[in-house]
Order: sequence, then structure tokens, then C-alpha cells
Amino acid sequence: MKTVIISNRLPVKIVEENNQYTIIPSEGGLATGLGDVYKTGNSIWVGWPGIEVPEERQEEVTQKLAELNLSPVFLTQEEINLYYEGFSNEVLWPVFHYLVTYAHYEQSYWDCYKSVNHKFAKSALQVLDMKDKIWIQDYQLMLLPEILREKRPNLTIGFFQHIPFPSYEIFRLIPWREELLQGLIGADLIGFHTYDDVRHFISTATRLLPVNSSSNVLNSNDRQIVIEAFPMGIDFEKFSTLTDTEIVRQEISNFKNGKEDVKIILSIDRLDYSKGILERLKAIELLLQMHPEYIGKIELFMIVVPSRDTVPKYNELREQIDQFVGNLNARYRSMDWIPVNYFYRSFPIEFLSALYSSADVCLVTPMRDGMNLVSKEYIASRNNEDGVLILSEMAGASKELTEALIVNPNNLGDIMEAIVAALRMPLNDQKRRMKAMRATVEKFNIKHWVNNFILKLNEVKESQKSLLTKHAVNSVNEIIAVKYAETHDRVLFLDYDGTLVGFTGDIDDASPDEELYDLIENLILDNSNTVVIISGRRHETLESWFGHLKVDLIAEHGAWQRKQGEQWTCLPLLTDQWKSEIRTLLETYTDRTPGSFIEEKSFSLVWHYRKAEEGLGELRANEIVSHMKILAADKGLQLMPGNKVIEFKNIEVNKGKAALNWLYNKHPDFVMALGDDHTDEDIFKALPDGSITVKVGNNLSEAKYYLNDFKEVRKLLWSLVKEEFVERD
Ligand code: GDG
Repeated sequence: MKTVIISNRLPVKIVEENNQYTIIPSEGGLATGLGDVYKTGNSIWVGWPGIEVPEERQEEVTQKLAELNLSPVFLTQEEINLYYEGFSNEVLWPVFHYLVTYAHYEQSYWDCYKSVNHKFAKSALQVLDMKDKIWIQDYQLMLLPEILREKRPNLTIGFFQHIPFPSYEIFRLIPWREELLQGLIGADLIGFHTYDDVRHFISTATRLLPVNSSSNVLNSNDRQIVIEAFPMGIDFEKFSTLTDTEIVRQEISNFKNGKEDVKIILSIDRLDYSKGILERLKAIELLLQMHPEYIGKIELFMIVVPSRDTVPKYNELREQIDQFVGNLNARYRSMDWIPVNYFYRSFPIEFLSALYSSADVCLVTPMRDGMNLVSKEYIASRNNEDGVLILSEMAGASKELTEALIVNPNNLGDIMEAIVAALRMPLNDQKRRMKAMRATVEKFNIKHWVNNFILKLNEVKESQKSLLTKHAVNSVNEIIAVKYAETHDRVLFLDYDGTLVGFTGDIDDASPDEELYDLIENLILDNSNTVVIISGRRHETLESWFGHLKVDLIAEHGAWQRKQGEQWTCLPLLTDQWKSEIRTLLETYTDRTPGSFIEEKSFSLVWHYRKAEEGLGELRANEIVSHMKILAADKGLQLMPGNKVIEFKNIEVNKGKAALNWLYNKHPDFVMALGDDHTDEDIFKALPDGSITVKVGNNLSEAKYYLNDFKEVRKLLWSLVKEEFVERD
């Protein structure tokens, strides 16, 4: 069993010189962190090698990469243009960073994104085995989990997204939104840097796909997908020890020479409009205007690493930065001082380390950033525990590095004041903050991140397996069928909504269909069977739907009963005098919640919110529970939240008691109950040992087994009735 990492880029640089390819392992955070995983055992990293390799030389490159456990996906220039620069960087990147007006929704980008994701799948399938663990990295490969899942349904697949996941309102702007989400949920575990991303993803997925969630688990058909926050760390050890190496010490002394009297402010980013580079420059300008005492006393060292320079927006940004820096320096510089030392290139890590060590202040002010590793690298490099980090609250890192000076990057005054506070901060305050942040960065380092993800992925797969043993299909179905065949006095308690039929927006639309009648008639054709439909529905409704059949009916959770061929009777001593007061209160919620309504039954009132705006209904339901639970208890009522409903009913009435009451003095040799709601849990709990209990939906339950939906319920029941129906789907 091996781990297969798949990312857009391989963790190497390929350099072509004199028609020769040389492969240099990259020192990036991901490569370091995953290095332990992919360099050991027979693990493999699949990805694009970073340059276009002509077809006749692809075999040669493949051979060279294989020595490093790397497997290339060769992309053409056109694919790079459309899939990478186009869809990934002109649609997903701007939208996920909330710059929606920068997005270009080109159909050709999307078509290519799909085909390249298929290409990655094809390459991956050539190197992976059934038992392998797959770990897919980032937004360029959002469709890959589902493509792999389709080809190999039992694969273990993890996905980690390095950039933020936007709120539903933003994500839904993308024309191909459902396909992207569907692609992602092919994974077993989906990771983001922060809990906010997790929240956004779950709310987006549950609104756009036919999935539901409980806590951080999504239920989709027969699979559970866990969504979790894994804040990425850095190689703390590496950055901390680097500062004490001879070469870095030399760099530091060169750098500091002549700057003894100035305070150094450092900023390091890839060229990107999400990083807030212009805003940062404007804050420096404001500082020089408002606090002229700092002229000649501070210097900003601003490293901007070239990136995506073929995408027009990046070019535009570069020109704006050039202009701004030129203008600012021209206005404020003196013969021996300039405010902004701007570098548009990348440097060796030793030089970065020297900068991290020398800077009094590190200014990290992205407009939005998945995590931001620069802030953590600065902290890891501060072995003396001094220095001040100014950090944007829009960076994922701000959730962990709470001792930084946290700023809103849109508030230039806020950034300026933070710079002043940083420059004036007493050493003991600097140390207190830095010490705490160093402890965090050291503990939650890159290895910790990798281990946490892999451990969780294993755990998710295990719990999926154990859940499968309770799934009432295949082997479980056989166990039930054998018991069914051996018995002659059977009773089947069947809930109605969500169990025998699906949910509809309109409660009156959920009347039984032909197939359901057919199924029930076939069940009762066998004299050994008694079918009891046990529902929260009004007794008049059950009568009109099933009154003509040889079935027993229990309505309103047990308030009403009707045996075959007899009259309806209701539980004695029930009162409905409470209804008018509760109804008046519920109406105040209905008046404030479009789409909600009150259903009245003989001994209960139900507040429905299936058609209310997503979220608003849940909010009101919570309000109802917290405002009315004491009143309900005083009146001897039970307040039951259900599937998009809240029901008030007499406390004596419950499906469990009703089922036990029905069984009184009877001794069936086969008892089975199927239900989806938590009102059905009362039946599962009440039934005698040996009963077969089946929850519809795979969330936590007292039931022994579960089925996914009403379609699987029907399939199970058909398989029981008669051999000739077994083949029916
Ligand atoms: C994405 C997400 C998330 C920078 N200049 C040089 C250089 N660097 C290195 C830094 C740091 C890395 O580049 C930048 O990482 P960030 O996290 O700051 O930003 P993104 O590149 O946008 O990364 C981000 C990250 O993925 C990880 O999940 O944190 O939110 O946007 O490691 O040191 N390295 C060298 N020379 C340079 O001049 N050698």
C-alpha cells in the first residue's frame, strides 16, 4: 500500500540547458512536508513537471523523474493556457479570493479544465493500486476525486485545498458550480486551512447538491464525506536552524551594514492581487505623511516574487506597483535613504532567512489568503524572540497567530497605526508575543499537518467500512431475508414520509404512488404478514390513502389507531385545549418567515419550514425551541424538532408507546421497523430484542441497520415479498 500525492506541479524544478534536462528537487513547504511520505516506501507524486516537454523526450524525462518517485503528467502549452492560467487562475483563484469581477467565465477554460483533470486521472491510474491512499492537492484538481472514484469506487481519497473556500453567495456565481462540488465530494476527506472554509464548503454543498450534513460530515448517497480544518504549518526546524548557519550570518551582516539606525520592515509575497501589496504601500505612504518623524528612520524591504505574469491582471498589478514605488521613493528619498527597497525577483532561501532575521517588523497584509506561510517563516526565524508580526485578519494564519498585531487590510489607518505600535513596542512585549507564537508554529509544524491529515483519512475510511456493515443491502439484506423466510407471524412497522416516499415541498404532494400500493398489496397478500403504517400524519390523511387496504394504521404518532376493518379510536384522556395558545404564538413566527406554515392535527400542531429560505427556517426553529420549551413542558407537551418541522404534541403520545401497545398480547416471530425521523427512534428503542430495526439515512441511530433512502427501503421490501420480485429495482 502506498501514498499517491497528486498536485498540479511536481515538487521539482526542471532546468533545460544545452539541450539537457536537469532536475532540481524543490524546497517548497509542501515538498518538505510530504518529503517523508513520498521519498519512503514505494510512494509516488504525480504532477506536471513545470515545462513543456516535446513528445520524443517525454520518456527520457519520465525515467529521470522515476528515480525520485515522481510521475509526470505532460501538458501542452494550450492546456497550460486554458486549464492552468485560464480556469484555475482566471476563474477559481479570483472567485475564491472574493475578487469576482476579475473572473472570466470562458467555456473553453472549463472544457480544458475538465479534460486536464481526466488526463491527471489517467496518469494516476497507471501508477496506483486499489489499496493505495490518494492525496490530491489544491484547486486545480477539483474534479479529480470524483473521476477517480468512478473508476475505482473503493479508493481512499483525500483532498486538501490550499486557498480559501468562499461563501455560498460567492461560489454560486461560477457557472459550473455543481460540477465542481460533485467533483470534490468524490473524496473521503476534504481539508481546508480554517474552520471558516469548512463552514462555507458545507453550507455551499448542502445548498447546491442533493446532500445533507450532520456536523462536519456530508451524506451523499451511500457515502459519508468528512470536511475538516487542517491549518498547514511549516518546517520550523529548518527556518530556525538556518539563521545560525555561517552563510546566513554572513548575509545578515552584509545586509545590516549601514542600516544600524533604521528599522527594517519586511514584506514577502508572490505577485498577486490577493496579497494586498498596493494597499501596504499606501499604508507606508500614509505613515510618512502622518508621522514625518519616521522619514529616514524606517525602510520597507519588499520582495515580490514573479508569478503568473502571462495573466493580464498580474501584469497590470506589476505596473501599478512599479509606478507607486517609483513615485513614493521619488517624493521621500534623500541622498542616502529610500523608503521602499523593492525587488521583483526571487532569492535563495538563505537570503530570505537573513531578511527574516534582520527585520524588526514583518508586514503581512493580504486581502485574502488561505493560510500565509511567510508569517510563520518569520516567526520560526526569530530565535531571539524579538520582532513584531503585523498580520491581516483575512489570512488563515490569523486564526492561530493571535498574538500578532491583527489588522484589517482595507483599513489603511489601521495598518499605519499597527506599524507605529510595532515600531514603538517595548522588547518585553515583543518577546511575550513572539514566544507564544513560536510555540504554536513549532508545535503545529508541517509534519504535524501531514500526520493529522493522513491519520484522519485512515479514520474516515475505517468508519465508512464499519458503517457499511450496517447498511441493509447485500449481506445484511440476506440475513433479514433468511429470518423472514423462516417465520410465519410477522409484523412490519413502516413509517411513511421519508421512509416509504421522499420529501416534497408540499406536504399534500406526498401521496402514495402506484408502485408503493403495489408493494404494500404484495406484502399483505402473504397472510403471515401484518403491515402497520405508523406515521405522524393526520388520521384523515392516512385513512384516505390506506383506508381501503388490509393494513393497520397508527396516526399522529400514536394518538389515533385503526385496526383493519375497524373504526379509528383515539387515546383516552388526551386534551387539545392547549392548541389555541400555542397556535397564536406559532403564528408570530409564521408571520416573520415566508414559506413556513402551521399544520393542525387533532392532538398536535406542526410548524413546517421546508419551503422557507435555507438557514432562516433553522434560525426560527431554534428560536421556537428556546422560547417555547418551558411553556410546552408546563402544558404537558413534547416539543419535537423533525425533518424541517417542529411538532408540539401531548407528552403521552409517542410512536414507541404506540408500537408496544399494538404488540400487547401478540407474539409475532418477526418484527421489523423502518423509519427516518427521530420520532422513529422511540420505536427502535421500544421494540423487543431480536427485532429488526432499520434507520433510513445514515446518521446516528438506535437502529441496528440503515438504508440510504426510501428507494432502498422499497428495494428491500420487494426483495422480501416474493422471489419473482427480487429482480425489480
Ligand atoms: C498558497 C496559498 C497558503 C517567497 N519568496 C521566495 C520564496 N517564497 C516562499 C515563501 C513561502 C511561499 O513562497 C509563499 O507561501 P504563502 O503561503 O505565503 O503563499 P502562496 O504562494 O500564495 O500559497 C496560501 C499556501 O498555498 C500553502 O497552503 O498558505 O494562502 O495562497 O514559503 O518562503 N522562496 C524562495 N525565494 C523567494 O524569493 N526560495
